[in-house]
Amino acid sequence: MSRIRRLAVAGLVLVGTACTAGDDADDAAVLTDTLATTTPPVATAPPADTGMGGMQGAIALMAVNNSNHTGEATITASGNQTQVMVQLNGPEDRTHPGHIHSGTCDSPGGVVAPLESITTTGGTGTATSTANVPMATVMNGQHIVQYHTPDGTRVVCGNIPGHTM
Ligand SMILES: [Cu+2]
Repeated sequence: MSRIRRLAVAGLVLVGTACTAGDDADDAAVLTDTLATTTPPVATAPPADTGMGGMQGAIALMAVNNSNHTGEATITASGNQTQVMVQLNGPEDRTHPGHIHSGTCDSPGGVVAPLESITTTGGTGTATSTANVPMATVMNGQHIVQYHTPDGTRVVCGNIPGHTM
């Protein structure tokens, strides 16, 4: 009796939004309202009666610091939580910690929710996480998906597009 309705919402895929190189400290940046000056594309409005329940969106994860890593995250509402499916592509066989952070790829804030680590083997790896944060929160235009090297350096980042309720 699943009531999950997956609406693949066109317009949620961000392409070509390069993350500029910068400092990698997860706690370096501070979330400020002034960061929201570049508004991501607004998705097609969901059915009004279900709120975010039927929303799903794919987000391109772009290399940071010339990491030669890429990826894609697909986020889906799951009650008051958010399911995050990630494929990470990278040349080294190793484990990558991941998080939802506040902020933007240009100016990341602190960790909002941990994601399952991804071990890349033969160039790729996947993980599905349940983040204990509502979809409506992660889609407020001030959240990002990031994966890191084992020592914390960012390898990929994707801005989660904002959604107008
Ligand atoms: Cu992180």
